[in-house]
Parts: sequence; C-alpha cells; structure tokens
Amino acid sequence: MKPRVAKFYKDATAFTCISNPATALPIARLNDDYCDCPDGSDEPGTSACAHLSPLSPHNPANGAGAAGSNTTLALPGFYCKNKGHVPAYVPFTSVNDGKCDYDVCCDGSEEWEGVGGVKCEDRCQTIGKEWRKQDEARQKSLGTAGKKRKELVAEAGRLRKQVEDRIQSLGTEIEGSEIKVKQLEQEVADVERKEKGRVVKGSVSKKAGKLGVVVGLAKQRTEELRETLERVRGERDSSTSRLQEVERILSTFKEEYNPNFNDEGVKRAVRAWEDYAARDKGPDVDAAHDRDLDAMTKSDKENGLDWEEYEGDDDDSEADVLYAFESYLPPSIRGWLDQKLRNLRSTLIDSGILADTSAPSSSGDSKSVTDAKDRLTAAEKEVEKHRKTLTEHQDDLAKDFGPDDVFRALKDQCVSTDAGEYTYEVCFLSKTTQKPKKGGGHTNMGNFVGLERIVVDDELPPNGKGLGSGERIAMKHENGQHCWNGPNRSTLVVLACSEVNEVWRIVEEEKCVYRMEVGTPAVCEVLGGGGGRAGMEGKKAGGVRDEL
Ligand code: MAN
Repeated sequence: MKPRVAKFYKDATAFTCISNPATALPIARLNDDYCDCPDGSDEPGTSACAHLSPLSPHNPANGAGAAGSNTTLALPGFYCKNKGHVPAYVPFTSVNDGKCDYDVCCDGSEEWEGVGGVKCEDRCQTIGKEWRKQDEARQKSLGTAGKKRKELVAEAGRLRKQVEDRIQSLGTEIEGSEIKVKQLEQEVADVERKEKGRVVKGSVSKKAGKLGVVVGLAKQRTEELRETLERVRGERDSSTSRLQEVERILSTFKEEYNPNFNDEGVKRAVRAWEDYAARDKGPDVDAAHDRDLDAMTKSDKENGLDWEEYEGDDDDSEADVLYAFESYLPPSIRGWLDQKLRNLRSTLIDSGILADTSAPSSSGDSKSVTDAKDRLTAAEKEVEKHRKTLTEHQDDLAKDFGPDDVFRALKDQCVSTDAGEYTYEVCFLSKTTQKPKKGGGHTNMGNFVGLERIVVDDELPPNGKGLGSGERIAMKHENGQHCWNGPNRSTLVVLACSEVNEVWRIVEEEKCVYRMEVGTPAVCEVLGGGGGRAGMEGKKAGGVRDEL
C-alpha cells in the first residue's frame, strides 16, 4: 500500500470509506470482493469496484482522500509494491483476471487469488535491472539533450542580441538619413532658386553678382551708344551751320552779281542756286526732335535707370530685370540691343556662366535641379528602407519563439523522414512539405502560424522516441496547398524532448490534415521535463505510474 493512502487502512476493527467518511464498515468487509464504498476504497486489493470511473491520471489530488465524486474511485488502481523495481498501480480490471501483468506489476501481486490456477512469480529483480539499465541510458540521453538545449538557448540569446543591436544601429542610421534628407531638401530648394535665373559670379567687379556681368556689359554698351549719338549730333550741328553759311554766301552772290557781264559760268551758277533754293529743303531740325535727342543722351540715372541697383543685386528678380530693362531704352535702339543681348546670352550659356533654360530635362528641370532631386529621392528611399527593416526587426523581437526564445536558434532548420510514398519535411518556424519519393512537385502542407500548448496522452515507446503524456509544445502550420475536394493542407507538429532534431511519426489524421511528432532538444526541461525521453513521466502500456 502506498504510504500516502496506507493511513486509511490502519484501524484493525473498522474501515471508513476514504471519500465518504459517513460510511463506516466492519473490517471484515475490507477486500471481501464486494464493493461497499461509493469510491471503491473498501476494495483496494480486488476488482470488485473496477466498474467505477477510474481516477483521472492527471489529477492525483483526487487520490488522497479528497472529497470527490462518490462514483469515482478513491485509488488509481491496485498498488503493486514491485520491490526491486518501481512501484506502480495496475488497473482494478486487471486484478485477479488470471493474467500476469508484469509490465506494470512485476511482482505478480495483482493475481493473489490464483484465478484458474495462475501463479505469477516475482520478476522484479530481472525486470528492475533491465529497466535501470535503460533508465540510465535515458538519463544520459536526457542530460545530453538538456545540454544541447542550453546551447540552443545561448545561440538564441546571441541572435536576439544581434536583432536588438541592429535595432539600435538602425535608429541612429535613420536619424542620420533624416538629417541628410532635410539637407537635400534644402539643397533642392536652393538649386531651384538659383536655376531660375542662374548667372554664376563673374570677375568683372567685386559687386558683380549673377546678373552683374550682363548688367555691366549692357551699361557699357549704352554708354558707347550715348557717346556715339552725341558725337554724331555734334557733327550734324556743325554740318548744318556750315551749310547755312554756304547758302547765305550763295544767296548774297545771287543778289549782288552783275548780270551785264555776260559771263556764262556765273549765269549757270546763279541758275543752279535758284533751282536748289526752289527745291524742298527737307525736314527742319526742329526743337522737338532736339529735345528727344537731349533726353536720349542724358545719363541713364537721369533717365531713371540706375545700373548700380542691379549690378550688386543677386536675387531672383534679376532675370526679370535682365529681360525688362530694354523697355527703359528708346525704341530706336531697342531692336539693336535686343539682338546684342541674345548673342551675349548664347556666349554666356556656351561658357557655362548662364544656365541653359531653353533645353530642360524631361521633367522640365535643369540638370543640376534633376541631380539634386535624384540625390534627395535616393536619401528618402534609404530612410524608407531603414524604417522598413526597423519594423521587421521590432516585429521579430515581439514574435513568440517559445520558452527562452529557443526556437530562434532553430528557425529554418529542416528535418525529414520517409513515410509511404513521400518524404515529409518540417522546417522550424517556417513550413511543412510533402515530397514524392518518385520525384515530382513538392506539396506545401502548411506555413507556420504560431506555437501552442497541447495535452497529449500517448504511450511512450521503449526507445523513448515518442510524445509520452502531458503538456507539449506544438507548432501550427496552416494554409498549405489546397487539397482536391478538401481543405487547404495543414499540419500540427507536436514536439517532445530528444537528443537530436528528428521526425518520429507522421499521420494524416483526416484528408490533408497532418500531425507530425518531432523530437528536438529545444523542448527538453520545458513544461516539467518536456519530451518523450523524459523517461519517468511517460506512460507505460496498460499501467498507471507510481508517481500519480
Ligand atoms: C496527395 C497527398 C495526400 C493527400 C491527397 C489528397 O496525394 O497530399 O496526403 O491525402 O493528395 O488528394
């Protein structure tokens, strides 16, 4: 009798049902092969109460006399001491059934009645020795698997740190790129402003700005024109006064000559003069015309055009001024000057001083504006790229990689096994695949969507390569290739502790719904021992382990 419940059977005269203390029985009714107690506690050594619901193997608390349902057995089964091996409970249904249940009850004590003449010898020495040998190997394997898990956890930590470091450096890079974008935005604005009427600084004068060169040249040319006009006007005035003097002489000559001297030469001269004097004299140099000339030859400043105002000016309005200043000039020289300015502009463009706005790029911008905009776009793209990477890294940190982040170290590692016509593969935290052995296309059996915890209740095979029972970590895979006349393929990969990553079993539970059992060191020592090779906590065929 297990010590924990033995106290209920100490009284030599009477027995009280464990879960129903109100029911007391004379000691003779203990193990009399008749089920008196509602919890079956009066028949710990017979199968008389085997019809009652068995004690839940996952709720051992019920077994120690707690007031539970009165139709549930107070004990998990018949207690086999198994001296020389590990104690265990055998289900009541196996007690005195004429068969030796050595896999659970190695001492054969459950067949105490010798039904049908059965006699079960005690084999615990041999079975226990073999079990201890196997257990030693299991413990060794568990030790190795545990060590491997520690290595995986360390690797996962290193990988996590890498992501954290990258997030930090991305932060700095983004800040830097944002500053660069701001600078380039400013640069584009500057270049655009300059390009509107760009005239690169010349060497004409220290004040000469972008338009200074043109303005200086224009000023020089108007000065030359003014001087020429004044000179021509002076020459005109002098010629006019000489002409007037000659006319006066000839007029006097005509009046004073003596017609009685029959001099043919003099007479011809007088007739020619009379003809000349009778002809239209042409336009008189009138005062209005002279006033025009006076105005024209005044200094530009007196005419309201102050060149200095433009020589030093460097702002955007210069270009407008350049093309508008002709209107300040008298119409008579405007055409001439216009042609000169056109020639000058071409010369300045050819020598790279003036921007060629007549040949814009496809966007309508000049080359320098396009270049600056390209640099800005490249910098903006860089910031965008960094921000995207940052988000990806932050999402990665927030993802569930299992206890201690351990699956981070296994991500994308694949293991496979052959089963039937296919090779089945699982790539950790990625997907499951079915590959025909004869060749042909691979079938996606689902993409990883997340981890979950499930309770399993499997028999642990002797080699330990199985899930056993208890809570296990599982990887869910959904939305694989569509199944003809069925759902999209999906796979649940249930994990248990193992020394190496390996696929133990693959089942198609329903059409295109798969379940894989996979061993990995990643889950060892997790969830109270973790995996199939956790040894003691696995369930053995037909038995209920002692620790319940
Ligand atoms: C393939 C495999 C099977 C699946 C059928 C459904 O043969 O993917 O696992 O059951 O398709 O048609």
